[in-house]
Amino acid sequence: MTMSTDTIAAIATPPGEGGVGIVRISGAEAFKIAERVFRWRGNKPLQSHRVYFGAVIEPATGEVLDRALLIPFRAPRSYTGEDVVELHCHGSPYLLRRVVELVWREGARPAQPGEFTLRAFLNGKLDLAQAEAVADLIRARSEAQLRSALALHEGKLSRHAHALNDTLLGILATVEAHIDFSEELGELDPASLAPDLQRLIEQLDALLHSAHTGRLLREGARIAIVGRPNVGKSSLLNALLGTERAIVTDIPGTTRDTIEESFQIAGVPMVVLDTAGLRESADVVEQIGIERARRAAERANLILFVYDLTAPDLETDARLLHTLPSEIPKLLVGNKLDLLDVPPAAPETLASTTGVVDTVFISARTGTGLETLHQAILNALNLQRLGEETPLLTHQRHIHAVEQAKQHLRNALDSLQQRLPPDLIAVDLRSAWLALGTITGETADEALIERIFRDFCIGK
Ligand SMILES: Nc1nc2c(ncn2[C@@H]2O[C@H](COP(=O)(O)OP(=O)(O)OP(=O)(O)O)[C@@H](O)[C@H]2O)c(=O)[nH]1
Ligand SMILES: [Mg+2]
Repeated sequence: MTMSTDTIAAIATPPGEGGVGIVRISGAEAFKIAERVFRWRGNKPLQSHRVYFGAVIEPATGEVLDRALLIPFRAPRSYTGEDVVELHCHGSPYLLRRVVELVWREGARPAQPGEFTLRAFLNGKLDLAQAEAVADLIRARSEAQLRSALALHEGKLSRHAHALNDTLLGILATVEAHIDFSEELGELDPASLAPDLQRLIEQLDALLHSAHTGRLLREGARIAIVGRPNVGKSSLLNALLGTERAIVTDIPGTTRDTIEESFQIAGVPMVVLDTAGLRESADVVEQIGIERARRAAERANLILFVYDLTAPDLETDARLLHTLPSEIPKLLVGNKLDLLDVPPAAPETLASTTGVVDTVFISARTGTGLETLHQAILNALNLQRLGEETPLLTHQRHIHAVEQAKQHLRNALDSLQQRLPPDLIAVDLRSAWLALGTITGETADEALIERIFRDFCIGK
């Protein structure tokens, strides 16, 4: 991809009023433009990585637009790898508009969305996955999203993908040697290469396993609270949120519409849904609510099936559990523990239902057992050990690249075991290498790069 060499400028801070607003200029003319629109004490040549206090001025008239700070960054020690100047003005949308238009008039052109980061990528300041992490960082809304964005930005996935591709290149080199020197080296021995290929496929599998967790982190896990009327579903919602969000009464059938709220457990974003109690009902409104409850359960990543420890009706509960999608993991939550004099017994009939992963006893009223429930939720969603060993795949693009690479490696392994000619094997290995290399951008084509940066906002 060829890079345009003109100087670009844009407002780098979000629209709206703020304490400060930043106009960023990048390119060969950045310093020259800055020297024309900014006046500072001494007016000596700008030195990199210093902060200058002065005034933004209209060069033609000398009119002062704002008192501001200026920070120059000489190439290559800047965000984009080019000469960069940042003007830190007061955060007025009108003022910033005037300043950036002044900079454009003096020789910069408006930056495209993501163009600063695109230049950083093209100058080797960061790779493609790290550039995507910049967008993730900006959008992070929870501790866990922030941590996974930082890990991606810091190159955790890039290094892993790079190491895997290095191993792959080693295997490819061996196979190609057998193409070029078939006489000297003899036939390719499957026994010597198959284990390496197999191990590589396993490593890609491990990465793909992390994708499930990665998606949950990015999108937030959906947790549906379901159960018979009056068992304490709304009380549990309130306890999880720490507020009196839902109406709680001792009248069965209190909740009719589905309530949806965001919260976090250990920094992991979650959406919890309180639903109408499941039962046969003649009430039209309640029927609709029950229908919605079922739909909420079907779209959830995890179902909390609440039952009342003081009024168990295991037969009805077992029947209800069976009507819920079997593939969605479920936690049994025995509620109203505070009313019990003796420790509760594990409900064997319910716990043996497919999809039930654990049972937790709580009191939504006193908060007993909530901490255990938090841990059980994280465990059921496989979120308890967040990307400790293998990095997390959080982007559909990365998942796709790994899936493709794995498929090509499988083909290569098949060909190897069937003793097909080495040039056929080499084709698959090369395709796998190309696929995996798109993660860091090592092997990405122009269209892909353009697509990625199009999603950025202006000024980034
Ligand atoms: N003692 C005790 N009472 C509870 C507990 N949780 C809920 N309750 C009571 O049980 C009754 C029903 O609670 P809700 O939270 O409204 O139950 P629900 O499952 O949402 O009921 P519906 O919306 O009708 O399906 C209320 O009187 C609550 O105060 C608990 O842990 N201990
Ligand atoms: Mg309720």
